[in-house]
Amino acid sequence: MKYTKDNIDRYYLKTDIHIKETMLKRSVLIKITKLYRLLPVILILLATKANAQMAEYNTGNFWVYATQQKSVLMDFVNSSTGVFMNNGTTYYLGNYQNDGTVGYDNTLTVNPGLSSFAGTSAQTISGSGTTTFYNMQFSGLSFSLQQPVSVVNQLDLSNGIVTAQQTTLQTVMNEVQMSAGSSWVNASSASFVDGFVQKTGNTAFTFPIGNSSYYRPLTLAAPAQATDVFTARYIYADPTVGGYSRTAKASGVGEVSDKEYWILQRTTGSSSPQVTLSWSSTSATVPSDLSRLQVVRWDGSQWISEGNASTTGDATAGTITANMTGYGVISLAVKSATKQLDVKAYLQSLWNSSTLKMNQCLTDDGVTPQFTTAVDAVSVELHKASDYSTIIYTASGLMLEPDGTIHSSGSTAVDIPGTYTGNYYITIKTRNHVETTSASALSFAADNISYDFTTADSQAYGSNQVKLKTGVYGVYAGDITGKTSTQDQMVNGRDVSQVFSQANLSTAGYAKEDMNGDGMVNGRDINRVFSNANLSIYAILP
Ligand SMILES: [Ca+2]
Ligand SMILES: [Ca+2]
Repeated sequence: MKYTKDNIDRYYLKTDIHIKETMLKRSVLIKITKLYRLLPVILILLATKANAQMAEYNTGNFWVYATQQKSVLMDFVNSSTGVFMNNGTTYYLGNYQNDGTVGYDNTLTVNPGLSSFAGTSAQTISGSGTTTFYNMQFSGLSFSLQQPVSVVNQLDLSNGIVTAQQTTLQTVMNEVQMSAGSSWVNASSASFVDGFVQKTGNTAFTFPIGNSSYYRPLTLAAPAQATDVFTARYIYADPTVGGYSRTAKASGVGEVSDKEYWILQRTTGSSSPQVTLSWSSTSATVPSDLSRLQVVRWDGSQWISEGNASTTGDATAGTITANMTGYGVISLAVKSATKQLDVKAYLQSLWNSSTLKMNQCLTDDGVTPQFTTAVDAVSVELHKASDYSTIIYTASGLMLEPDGTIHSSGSTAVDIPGTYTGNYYITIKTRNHVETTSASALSFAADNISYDFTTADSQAYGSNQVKLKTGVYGVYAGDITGKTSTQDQMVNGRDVSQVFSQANLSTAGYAKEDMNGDGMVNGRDINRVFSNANLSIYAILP
């Protein structure tokens, strides 16, 4: 730093006044200790006289009293024997190196100290000592943090990014330590901590952190214990580059952000407060359907979901809060808009024991299939695990192919909205077969779910399937109607009568009474229904 003779002279004057004021105020004590306290000042004067660019040294006890202001115009060096107590206002305009003790008199209740880093060029904060500020302010250009600093009351991030020197992503070092009950003000994209911020206590806290010119705070709900300590930093980078592969993930984890992640460490304690993360225009794309968003955590070998307890905002900017099962490397992920359900089932009446596939339903010419490749159109329903009568989702107009696979139009599987992530029964419904559901409720946490009804009768709830051949099973035929002309989940006389009446009318074409799908309703169809009615076939449902 360059200083003119003019401002150095002013500094001498200020220091001189400071000493005189101090002597007047503290007459007896000062007289005893004045030489001791004058020593660093004398050294400073000598040093300054020798070279204006040299540092201001403190090797003994130095006090800035509550009503006083001190400006360190050059670099500040507090040696290993130095004790620098600031209860007034101290401005550091150069680099700061503390190898001793910098603190304040915590027995004072008025005007506790403000330590302000206000240089017009980059400042480093370093040394092997202990730095504790009551109030700390960053208002200069930029700061390189090379020793931990502790803030007891308030951190004012007026201006400049505080970049902590780090050796690894997760090693907590050179952190800003926020004492229990302390707070901060004025963090912004122009002023945040790029490194670890540590907080102690049982109150909620937002970590004023960022990286690469992006201010991306993380909010922690109140921990349980006053002694709980959490430490957090933010990294604007693809987590894969940091060693947390985005492709290593548990079932149910969506697309992990390739833009950013946070490291939140539970340094002391065992409580599990909620975490709130945010996104902005610099984040990975967030869908307008915020329910697809999730907080994810690296569990040491893969990403796992910490879920989505609540969200605010929209696709452009907002927050997501999650209940945490642990801490560490965390990020945002977006679940797929559509899940793929691969489900396979055979219909008894369309089964062809020669081809070992199903026949296609034909139109009234008895030749042309009703569907291009499918045998029939069916529905798949998701039913609530704890209450089967609640239908969670219905996919209708699905194509049932001769090999038993079922798919949405234009898809290779049944498309299910990605928001359905619970456990559901998978139910097959058709025009003229018995409602049949999966043996148990299946988890839809993953983006791909598959279920094959055909491999065993027990794949259906109540083992309610018919054997088509050894090891091949199908859905029972024959429930066409009921008392109120809708299917009643039973195969009985009403269904037989329905087919009989249409056979009498020689009904042709794609009709639900045409059980075998050959394009006409006749005695063969009556026999099929009659046979199952005789067996008292009915739907067995949870
Ligand atoms: Ca019926
Ligand atoms: Ca027929």
